[in-house]
Amino acid sequence: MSQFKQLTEAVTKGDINKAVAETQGAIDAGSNVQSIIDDGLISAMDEVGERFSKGIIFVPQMLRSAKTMQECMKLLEPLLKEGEVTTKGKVLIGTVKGDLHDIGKNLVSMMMEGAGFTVTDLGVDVPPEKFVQKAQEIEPDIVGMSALLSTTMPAMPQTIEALRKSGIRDKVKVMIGGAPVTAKYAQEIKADSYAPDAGSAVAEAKKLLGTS
Ligand code: B1M
Repeated sequence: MSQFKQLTEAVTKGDINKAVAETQGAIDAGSNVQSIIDDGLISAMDEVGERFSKGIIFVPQMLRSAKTMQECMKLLEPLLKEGEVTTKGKVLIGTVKGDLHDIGKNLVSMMMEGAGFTVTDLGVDVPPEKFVQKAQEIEPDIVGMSALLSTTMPAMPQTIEALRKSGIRDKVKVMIGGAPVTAKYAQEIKADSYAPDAGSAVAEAKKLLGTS
């Protein structure tokens, strides 16, 4: 059983005060930050997703749990930084058009920043044109897209096509991720890289830019 059972329960119930206190307690006890995120917080969101699928909870409760996780992440974010000064590369990231899920994307951004990348986050519901416009402006090394809904995954190839049409597809590496996304899908849509979680996203980014 996870050592973060109380934390997981508090996030699942959307009890912000308890979850924040549990997170602080785990930090003070010297727990590994990645384990707090993986075993305490993400496992809670998986449980929330299952309950939603079964019709036990509904969107308001899902939102409350998401807010609870975000409050806990505020305590953990500073601890994720590796304290590097030089930038490993520029990353432009966003959740694709039609999709409002941002917890995973934010986690990827934080981990990337923590590992020394400069991250520009376009937020959620980002249309292909916006990815293109910002990419033209800041000339990133990597364009990262997140999607949590099977219905919004097609916005990924649409964005890749928009990058191609604007002549910048060959100047950037495209990384994709999100719960329904797979390595096979990344291959199909000719993305350069896929990562199943935030830690692997950092490793993949380093690999893509030859800085690992
Ligand atoms: Co929604 N939702 N949701 N939701 N939600 C899911 C995704 C769902 C699986 C729940 C379920 O039915 N079991 C389901 C999708 C089914 C599908 O299409 N396959 C679903 C649904 C149906 C919906 C709505 C349609 C519900 C409705 O209104 N009827 C609606 C859609 C709204 C929209 O986007 N247009 C909706 C709404 C919401 C809330 C707003 C209430 C809330 C989001 C709040 C927010 O993000 N600010 C919400 C939540 C919280 C969830 C669940 C419970 C949790 C998602 C999450 O934050 N996980 C989710 C169930 C689940 O995933 N277990 C669910 C934790 C997060 C850390 O993981 O995002 O996977 P994840 O990110 C990981 C990896 O995927 C990876 O790294 C991250 C960290 O390790 N990763 C990348 C992510 N992006 C990456 C990018 C990369 C690389 C790796 O490179 C660039």
